Amino acid sequence: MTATALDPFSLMLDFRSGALSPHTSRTERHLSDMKGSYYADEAALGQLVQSGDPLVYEVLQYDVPEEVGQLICCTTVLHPGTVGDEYFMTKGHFHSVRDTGEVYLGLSGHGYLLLMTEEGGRSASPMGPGTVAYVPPYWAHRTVNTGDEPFVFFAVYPGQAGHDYGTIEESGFAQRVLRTPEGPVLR
Ligand code: M6P
Ligand code: ZN
Repeated sequence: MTATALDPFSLMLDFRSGALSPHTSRTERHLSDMKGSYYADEAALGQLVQSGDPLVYEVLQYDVPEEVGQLICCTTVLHPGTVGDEYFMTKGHFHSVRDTGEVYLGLSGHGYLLLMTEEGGRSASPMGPGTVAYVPPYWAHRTVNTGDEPFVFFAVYPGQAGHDYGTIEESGFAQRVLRTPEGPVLR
């Protein structure tokens, strides 16, 4: 036995708000945390950061040891908004341990799950309440809120996975989701 033996536990998840109780960590990402190659319109980003630095998303998690055998559960509440014509999004990450997957479950609101591989693979799946999306090993993942209300989803991933943000912070993601009069468009 190599994984830490834990006692069984259960959590309460509010599908509407994403509240996870209890949770042991809460991470906030404001627009000022997303400087770099995240949003294309740097001028719009600068203005928004100056005028209030809005909260883009928060992650509520119940922490377990970050080791093989454990599963980490969390909810993400991604708020509605745009930077220029680009919808609010998560940073997006590869797993530091590349051969680990993840499962997302849409709870409320609407958005996209963007996926890409280091070999040039790309994918974009619409997500809403009830969507179960499988993120295979080796695929980086980012979510985008294309609606007018918070986009809330639940995620489960292996304890040892880890987050590699650097690759995407430097080189960006394969696709962007833009607001147009006709609705969201992938570029
Ligand atoms: C999901 C999971 C988390 C992740 C969160 C926000 O809930 O994939 O591991 O932290 O989304 O995404 P990011 O870490 O890319 O900002
Ligand atoms: Zn992940």
